[in-house]
Amino acid sequence: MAPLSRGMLIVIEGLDRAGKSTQHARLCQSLESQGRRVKRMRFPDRTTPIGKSIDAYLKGESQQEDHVIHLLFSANRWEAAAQIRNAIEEGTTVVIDRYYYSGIVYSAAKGKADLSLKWARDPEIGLPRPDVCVFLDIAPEAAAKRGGFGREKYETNAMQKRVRELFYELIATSDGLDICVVDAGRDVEEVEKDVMERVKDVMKQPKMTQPLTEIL
Ligand code: 2DT
Ligand code: MG
Repeated sequence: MAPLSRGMLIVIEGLDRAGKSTQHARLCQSLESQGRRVKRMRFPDRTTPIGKSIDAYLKGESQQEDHVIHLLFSANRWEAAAQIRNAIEEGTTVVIDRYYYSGIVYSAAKGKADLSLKWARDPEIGLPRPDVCVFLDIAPEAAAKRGGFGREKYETNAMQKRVRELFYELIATSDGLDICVVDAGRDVEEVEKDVMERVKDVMKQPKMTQPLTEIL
């Protein structure tokens, strides 16, 4: 592959147990084996003070009002935004496990009239805009066969089902928010091959010769 002047911003998204962590690790390794510098990130980043409050909330150790926790998730991205931009500018490709897409859909999936997709998206405006978001799509029933839920806040069948519907709503928006869908209900290797193909397609796009943009 031709060298890029800047790094790429790649996001892996999906429901719980869609295989995000596995595909994230494999994609990072492949990119590195092709000679690219790679920075691995994930959101929420539970290591910062904001991330620690999010972690406590997800584990049920603390309560948060729904708008407040939404804004904390967003703040957790904002505190990393400069780091992402700097890495990309110096030619490092940043691969993130979950980003603002999860941020929007998980909050909106709570079904509060005053917490719509639009309300949820507004605080994300201005964050680094991904070159591509690979949505690992899996039916909640197929995901369920991969093992039981953990004990965290959003790990319920009803929530997963609603999250998937809302991901489809996001994809149907005007520009699809840079999302491409990969069927994650298959063998790990098949999924990995598709993910890499999507990433390679984006590498060829004219936007890769331009500076990274912002979420509008
Ligand atoms: P992990 O299981 O990937 O650690 O995620 N979430 C995530 C939100 O509600 N808002 C966000 O902005 C992000 C990034 C998805 C923990 C849970 O946090 C949810 C699952
Ligand atoms: Mg989880």
